[in-house]
Amino acid sequence: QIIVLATRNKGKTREIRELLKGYPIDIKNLDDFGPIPEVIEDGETFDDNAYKKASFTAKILGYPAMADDSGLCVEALDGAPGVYSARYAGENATDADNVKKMLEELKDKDNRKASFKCVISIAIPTGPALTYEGECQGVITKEAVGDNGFGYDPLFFYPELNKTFAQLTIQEKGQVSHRGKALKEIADEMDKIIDWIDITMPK
Ligand code: ITT
Repeated sequence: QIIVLATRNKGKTREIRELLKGYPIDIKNLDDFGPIPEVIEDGETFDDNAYKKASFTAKILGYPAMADDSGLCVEALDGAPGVYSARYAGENATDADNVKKMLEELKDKDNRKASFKCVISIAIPTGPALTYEGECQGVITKEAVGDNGFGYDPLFFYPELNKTFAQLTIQEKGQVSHRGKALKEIADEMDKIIDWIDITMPK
């Protein structure tokens, strides 16, 4: 079963491919299809944006599509940057820009609690979709630590493992992360998902 991963984020792609390795699905990505129009990610929730990305991509390409919308919600910032995590430091912000801005914003804050959230939507071209989600709790460090992962991983300290996410391997991060939890549900239900695609996909 072909499923198109509706993202250009290399970190997400690596994790999703690694954690769904061995299941009977062929995960294509947008680069396998040449230029396609950008989805407008103007939803107010992770759910909205995950569904927009998955359904839009499925419609345009004619295959089932999977999209991940995720982000970091920081208590002392009233849940920001949330759905704006990718563009926290500006429209073309790099991961390094966002990390720098986060450290700056939290400079004088004692409460450093944060959670990562992830919603994964699997949609078919006519619109129907399945939704999976995951969340994990951590603490924002005072400086970047570790070289693995992507995004805010070097700032996300996970107390149970006494490491930041950027000090974990993909497998270790996948055991506890927001994305790992959503993918675990998908993996557990893979047979049902493949049947659902088979029954609902327009023939
Ligand atoms: P696509 O929409 O193309 O998938 P994106 O990077 O724009 O890529 P999002 O809108 O979902 O994706 O933004 C997610 C951002 O949240 C991402 O760029 C990171 O900055 C952050 N993020 C999400 N999951 C993360 C993780 O596991 N580790 C570190 N940062 C993460």
